[in-house]
Amino acid sequence: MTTLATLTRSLFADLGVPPDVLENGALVVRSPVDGSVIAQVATISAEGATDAIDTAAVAARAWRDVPAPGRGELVRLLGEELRASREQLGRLVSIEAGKSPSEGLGEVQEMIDICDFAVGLSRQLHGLTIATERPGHRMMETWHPLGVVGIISAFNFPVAVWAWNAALALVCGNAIVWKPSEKTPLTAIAAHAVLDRALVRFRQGGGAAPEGLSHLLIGDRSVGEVLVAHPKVPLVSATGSTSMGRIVGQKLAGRFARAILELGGNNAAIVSGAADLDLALRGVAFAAMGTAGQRCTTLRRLFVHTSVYDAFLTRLKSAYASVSVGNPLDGHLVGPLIDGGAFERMQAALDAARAEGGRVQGGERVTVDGCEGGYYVRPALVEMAAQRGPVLEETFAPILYVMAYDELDEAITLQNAVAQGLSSAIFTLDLREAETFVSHSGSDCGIANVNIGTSGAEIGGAFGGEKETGGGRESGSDSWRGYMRRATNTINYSTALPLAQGVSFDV
Ligand code: UN1
Repeated sequence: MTTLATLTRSLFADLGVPPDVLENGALVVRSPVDGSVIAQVATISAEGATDAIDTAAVAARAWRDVPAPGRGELVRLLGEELRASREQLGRLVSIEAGKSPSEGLGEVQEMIDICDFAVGLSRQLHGLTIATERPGHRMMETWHPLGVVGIISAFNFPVAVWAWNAALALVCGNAIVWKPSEKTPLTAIAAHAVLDRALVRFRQGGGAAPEGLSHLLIGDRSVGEVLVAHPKVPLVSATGSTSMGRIVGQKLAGRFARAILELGGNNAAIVSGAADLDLALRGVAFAAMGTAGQRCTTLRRLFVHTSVYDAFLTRLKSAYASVSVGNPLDGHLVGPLIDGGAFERMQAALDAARAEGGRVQGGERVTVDGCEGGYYVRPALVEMAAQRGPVLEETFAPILYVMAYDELDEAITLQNAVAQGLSSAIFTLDLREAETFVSHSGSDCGIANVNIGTSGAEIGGAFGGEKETGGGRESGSDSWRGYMRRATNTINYSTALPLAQGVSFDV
C-alpha cells in the first residue's frame, strides 16, 4: 500500500526538491487526510530568522534597481515553472491541506493567474500627474519599493495566498520573507523551490536577481514574532485569525510599519423570494460545504425569505445529507478538517447552537475507511430562530446557520450585524434588491456578490474585508499600491519661486 508519506516523497522528487528535507526535523507534519505523519522538517531559530531578514534587506536594495518590467520577467518565469509543476504541487496541496484534486489544482491555478496579472502590472506601476496652482511647475507622484515584505500565511490556502503577495511584492521591487502555517510547511517548501528554479533561469538569462531575495522561514510563533518586530520589515501581510491579526496589527502599528490584514470572515448570503432557487442551491452548497468550510470566504450564515424558506430548506437539507464526505484524494467533495482541534471547536459551536435552541442536522464525525485518523464530518445545517451565540463567531468548519427573514432591510441589517466584514452575497433576480445590496446601504463587506456564492473569488479583484477582517486588500485591482510607497514630487521649471497658497516670504 502506498502511504501518504511515500506519495509525498515521490511528489517532492518529481518537483525536483531533494526529499531529504522531509526527514529528521523537529516539526512533525501530518496529513489531515488520514492523520498520518508525512514528514519531519527542520525549523529555523529566532536568530536564523533575524539573519534571513537582514540578508533580505540587503537584497532589496539591489532588486529595486532592476527596472520593474525586468522584475516582471522573474515573475513570468515563476508562472512558467508553476505551470510545469501544476499537477504535483496541486496534489501536494491536496495531501497537506486535505483538498479535493480539483481544489488542489485550483489553488495552483490561482498562483499562475496572479503571476500573469503581476507580469502585466510590472509595466503599469503608474502614478498621477496632478494640476498645480503654480506657474512653471509640475506635480506628479512616483511609486517606489518598500524594502522587505513579510508574508504570514494560513493552512487553508497554503500557497496561493503566498503567491498573491509574493508576485506583487516582487514586481513592486521588494524582497520577500515568508512564514507559512506550521500545519502546511511542505507545500511552502515546494512552492519556494519552484521560485528558486525561476530565479536560476532568470539569472541564466542575464537577470540581476540578488542572493537572498526570497526567504522561507519554517517555525513556530516566535519566528512570526521576529518578522513582525524586525525594524527592517516595513510591511507585513498576514492572513489568519482575527486574534492573530489583532496582535500583529498592534505590534506593527507600534513601530509605524504597515499591515495588510486578511482575517476572519463570518460571511452571509441572502436568498430572496425572487431568487433562482436552482442556482441559489448550487451557490450555497459550494460556498458552505466546499473545502470543508475552511475558507475565509466560506458561507456561514444564510438568510432565506419566508416565502421560499420551506421549499429551499427541503432541498438544502437533502444536499447536506447526500454530499459525498470522504478521502479528498479520491475526489470526494467534502474532505477532512485540518485536525482534532478543529473538530472540537466545531462540536463546541454546535453545542452552543443547540443551547440557543438551534435545530442541527449533521455535524457528526464520519468514519472513512483507510483514513481513520482523519477528522471527517458531515457538514452541519443549523436552523436558528435568531442571530446570536455561535452565529456571531467564525468557526472554521462546515456549519451553516440558517434564519428566515421578511424584509430585505432586515436581512441586510442582520448580515451586517457581525464583527467581521469579508464576503457576502444575495441571490435574487430582482434588480432593485440586487442594486440595493451592492450599494452603500447594502452589504458592508469587502466582497459583495449577486447570484454567486461568497467564496471562490478571482484574482483580478481586490481581495479583503472590513471591520475585524482587518481592512487589507491583496491580489488584483490596485492592491499593488500597498506594496509600494508613494512620493509626491513638485518640480519648478521656472525662474520664479511662487509659494503655494499665495504665501509671500521675500528676503
Ligand atoms: C482564504 O480562504 O484565505 O475567494 C482565501 C476564495 C479564494 C481565496 C480564499 N480565492 O475563496
